[in-house]
Amino acid sequence: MILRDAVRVLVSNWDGAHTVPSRRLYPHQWSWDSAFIAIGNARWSPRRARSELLSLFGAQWADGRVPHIVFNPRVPAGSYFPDQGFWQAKAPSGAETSGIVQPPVHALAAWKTHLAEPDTAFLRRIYPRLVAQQEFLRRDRRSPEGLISVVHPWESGMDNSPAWDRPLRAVQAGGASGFTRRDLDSVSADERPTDRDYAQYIELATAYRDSGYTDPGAFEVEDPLFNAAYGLAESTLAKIANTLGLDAEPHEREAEAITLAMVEHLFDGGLFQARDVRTGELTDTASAAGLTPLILPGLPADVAEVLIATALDRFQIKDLPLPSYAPDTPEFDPARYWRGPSWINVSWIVWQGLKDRRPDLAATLADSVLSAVVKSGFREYFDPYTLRGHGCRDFSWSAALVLDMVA
Ligand code: 9YW
Repeated sequence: MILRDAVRVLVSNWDGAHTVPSRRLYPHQWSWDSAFIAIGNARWSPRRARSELLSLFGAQWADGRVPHIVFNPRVPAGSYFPDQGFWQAKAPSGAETSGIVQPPVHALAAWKTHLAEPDTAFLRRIYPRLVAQQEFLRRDRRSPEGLISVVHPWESGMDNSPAWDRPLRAVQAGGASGFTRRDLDSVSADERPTDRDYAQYIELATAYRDSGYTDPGAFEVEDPLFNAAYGLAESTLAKIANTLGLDAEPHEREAEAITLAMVEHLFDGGLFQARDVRTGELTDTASAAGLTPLILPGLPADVAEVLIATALDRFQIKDLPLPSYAPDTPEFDPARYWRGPSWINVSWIVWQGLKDRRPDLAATLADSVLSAVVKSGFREYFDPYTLRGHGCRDFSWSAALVLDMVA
């Protein structure tokens, strides 16, 4: 029943070559959504999974960046804010896109798609594009510590996480006004970022756009989830390179180097923290992003053990679908977007990281996620305690990742 419903959501959000995250709220193609969606589609239609990824990478820029939104020209401009008129960016393919990126979880999606239905022609097409995606990050976003930075909260995928409260203090939002949010047309304001958050997002995005998408601007942070995704991408590219008879060693070395740099610079107080590149300070927060390095195959066992203890103690993963922010903090809000609710993609990443290390806990976490969906449907996010659904309905990655978890 749940599986049939999950497929129904993915089918109704399919747009011919890719899947929208949500018909009303997010009517275009989003980068990391497409990776998660491909992981779910691989379970029942590997052809759709390949199409999802190839259509996204069809809008890759010449510098290798994979934009976080690819706009659908058939959807009226203005249905989503900020739209193509704001970003003013075009891929070589002619597709209108945004100019920022999202966590690079796509190599994993490509590999899982291949495992579901081996297809070396697909791997051969996508591999150079995945490599270029990583090269962009290394070239444009690498700090002297060897870590990758994001230059906008939207790039982290966890837009209004309390982890960004402090770094955002450096952002003056005086100039950004006169825009109309469209998200509040379909979701209640107390479940979304605030107007002040939006003013800062627009300020930052405008400055980055006006620099020709080159100058990082006022916000530059090393996020543990983004770096974990980057490191996992290198380990996965090593597997893909091996399958294609190419040299896997540079990927293995890079995966090892980023894992070490993360442990050295971001691991503190029982979990991984984000680091503000401007000040050099760790954010000293309690985002579930800090647990996601569990997905790194080369994470030292003692570090993984500490993370698991934190997941049990502060995030209560024996009883709750992973909250996006630790409930024992004053910032925790069980209904507001990335400030506490459970999101299935972050739960899925941690589940994936627990599968080999603690299969018992992985199974418990999967059960909690399933309970949320059984109670409230494929909502965008959930109150971790009551499992009440929030945000949009029929959200694609919720459906896709449940398909993968129960398969
Ligand atoms: C927005 C599409 C995107 C996700 C992000 C999530 C949200 C867009 O939706 O951002 O308008 O707020 O934060 O992670 O990719 O699902």
